Amino acid sequence: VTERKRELRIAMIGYQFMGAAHSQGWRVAPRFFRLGAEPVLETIVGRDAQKLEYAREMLGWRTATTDWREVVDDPAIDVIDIASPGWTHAEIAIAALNAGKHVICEKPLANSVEEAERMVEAAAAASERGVRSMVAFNYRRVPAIALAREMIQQGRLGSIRQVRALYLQDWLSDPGTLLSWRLDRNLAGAGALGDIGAHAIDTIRFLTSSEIASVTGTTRTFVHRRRSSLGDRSELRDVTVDDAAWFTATLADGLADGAIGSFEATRFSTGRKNSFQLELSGSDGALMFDLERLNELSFFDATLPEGMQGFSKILATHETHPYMANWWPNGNALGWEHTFVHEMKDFIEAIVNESDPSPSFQDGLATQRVIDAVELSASNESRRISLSS
Ligand code: SOE
Repeated sequence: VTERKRELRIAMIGYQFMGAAHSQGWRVAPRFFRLGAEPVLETIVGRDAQKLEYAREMLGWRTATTDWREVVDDPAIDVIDIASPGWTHAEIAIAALNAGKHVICEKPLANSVEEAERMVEAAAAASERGVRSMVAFNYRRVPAIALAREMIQQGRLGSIRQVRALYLQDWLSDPGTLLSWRLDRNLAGAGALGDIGAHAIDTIRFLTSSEIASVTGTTRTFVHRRRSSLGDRSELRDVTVDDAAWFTATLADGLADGAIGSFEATRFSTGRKNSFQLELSGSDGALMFDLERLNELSFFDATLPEGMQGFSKILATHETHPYMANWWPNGNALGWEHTFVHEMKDFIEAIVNESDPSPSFQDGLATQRVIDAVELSASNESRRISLSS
């Protein structure tokens, strides 16, 4: 007789874009990775009962409720997955951690540094009681990006002098695109900077183990008023966040100590749909990545004889690459959704192994502080702002 596998009962807040992505992660992770616990898609939570019921059925959840407090109070729930907009994160995460639930929370962690600090405090207290928390920066789980980190940590780039991280989208370049919650500062915290700039900041921290020590930034809103998908469509509403944010940075500690960085986050980069480009240049080599070709990692080995040098393309689908041993035979590519599968796998493993997963809420706070500093710089004629830890 085999012993019955431990179950982890999940309740997920949010049922739209991220809700669908997270559901896929929970469903698929245990089918490809041997995990010490089986996630059970117990309850899905959202405010619109009709849309929620449709999502429940489509995404494979057992039950649904319109009140998140119900699942936080439910002793049968082990994990709260927060896949709802930024303005909901702090209140739900803190209540859930205090109630002893493991929490995975979408990025950016919060809408302000103050909220993120309170969340970190709750996470630290919860961790003392064996309760785990993680912020869902899914790009850490792209195999090619995880491979890049391994290569950097092995010293393949030598000392890293320059980092570039560009997150380019174009879905707002049409002024006819409707205003959504992501364009309202009260709901989203920040615009391109908080939404996709946050990925750029987190990924550079992940790759280099370095901190961003100072920034100088410029933000711009190009289209100030839009028709709104929130309420009356004939009414024009103010856009209260940035459409694009650019900043330079200095890095400290870790493997890019003393490096300089340039970052761009924009929703106005005509023709770029979801292009997240990374380039790190070091004394012994360089790495390049673009999310629009996410199975590929380009590597330049400057230690080869000069006549043999050139960027080579590594197809990050080999069984020796991070996460890949559990997927298809070598060479068969993965996609964007697999980052969520890996995220849930790593989170479940941390719970089972009784260890704190990463990125932690502390990592989420570090990114939030950089966002805040860029905004401060941008509103002070791009003055350099130092981040003290
Ligand atoms: C929209 O800009 C968005 O969905 C981001 O919110 C995600 O974090 C990014 O992965 C893709 O683009």
